[in-house]
Amino acid sequence: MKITQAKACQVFDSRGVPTVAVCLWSDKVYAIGMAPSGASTGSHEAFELRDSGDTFQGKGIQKALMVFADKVKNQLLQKDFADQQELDSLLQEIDGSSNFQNIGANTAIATSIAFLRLQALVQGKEVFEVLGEQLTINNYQLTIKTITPMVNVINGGKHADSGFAIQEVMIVPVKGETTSEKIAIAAEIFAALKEVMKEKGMSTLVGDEGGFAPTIKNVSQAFDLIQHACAKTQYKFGDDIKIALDVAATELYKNGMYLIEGTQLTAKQLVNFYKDLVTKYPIMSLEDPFAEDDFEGWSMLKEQLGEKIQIAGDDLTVTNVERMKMIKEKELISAIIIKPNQIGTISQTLEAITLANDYGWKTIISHRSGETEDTTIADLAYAVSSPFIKTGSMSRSERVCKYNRLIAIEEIINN
Ligand code: 2PG
Ligand code: MG
Repeated sequence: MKITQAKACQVFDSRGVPTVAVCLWSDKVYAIGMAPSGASTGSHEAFELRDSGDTFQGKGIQKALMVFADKVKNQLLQKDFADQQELDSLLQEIDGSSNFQNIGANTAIATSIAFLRLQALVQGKEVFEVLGEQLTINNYQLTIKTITPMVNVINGGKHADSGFAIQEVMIVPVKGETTSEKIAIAAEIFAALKEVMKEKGMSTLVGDEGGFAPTIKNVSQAFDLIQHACAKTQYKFGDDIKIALDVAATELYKNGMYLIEGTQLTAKQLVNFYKDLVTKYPIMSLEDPFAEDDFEGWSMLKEQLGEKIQIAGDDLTVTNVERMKMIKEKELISAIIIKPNQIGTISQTLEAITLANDYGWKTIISHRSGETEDTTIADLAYAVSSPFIKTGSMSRSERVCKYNRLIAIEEIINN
């Protein structure tokens, strides 16, 4: 496919922060890719190029736009690309570093997504089909499955200003045959949770990912609210609905200690904290329970809870195959968060997913806390038959649009 025109411009993410949009044309057909952005980013993630300085609290993207115009655009216009891999390799080549230090992973992922979407339009295919074909080229067997959403109903950490330490309290509908059914169940519980919170006189304002952001003392209180919400529906807390947490513990870690619920904990005490929660509540997955480089903490947890629950890396693994190989040797996790902008291109994301599957790690395709209306991750989740997706709560359109796209994909497939 030939790209006949290429432009980058500034758009805004769900926090009103500037982000890169890339628009690519093939004759009269065009497609847009937009970069999402994290708040609790891992230090091993690919580099996000921002302006620093005074405007937008240093988060402007004018430098990224200049880099696109100076270094990327002309190279895109000169080639006839056979597939996604060729485009993505070119982006890596233009950059020349291992983590998009020069052109920025925000520029790279916006370009990569725009190309993916353009291929779909030019070929008259769905985005998930193009992704599926890319995987088949790499000898990957596609099996369509139901995707379980992990729906973030209570926001804390860097995604809210309530002071609640844990970043994400998610409900996981075990019940429900199809993805659409599971999403509907989550929506029902989210609505019931709002009722419960209103009855208790709590604020039902939402945080960055659309979950409620009440002032609560501890995580047990969050679980109790969810339990009450379930009781208002036909779904059983524990049997039909389980819990997942993203602790985002890198954000809570300072001088070898974790600040949780007003108390400083050692790694050993934190393991006990989790063990206690797991005995009392139906927790099925813990994401980033320890800081990104605190391997000792991770290892203790894996040893003591690894048989009972899923342990997922995010800041730990950053969708980076080199980092994944190192973590595999240490046997720290059983699941992995996959975020395309952590690594910079769609092809590298697929590579990380393939490796995760080889390792027997469950994949959780994920949004970022700063999102746009782009729904590519829903197609990605379907294309790779990911067991899980997390894309926020059942409010705020930049979250719900991904769930809605999953529902649409199911309809398309069953048509
Ligand atoms: C996470 C993500 C998404 P952020 O930690 O998993 O929920 O948050 O995008 O802020 O890194
Ligand atoms: Mg996370």
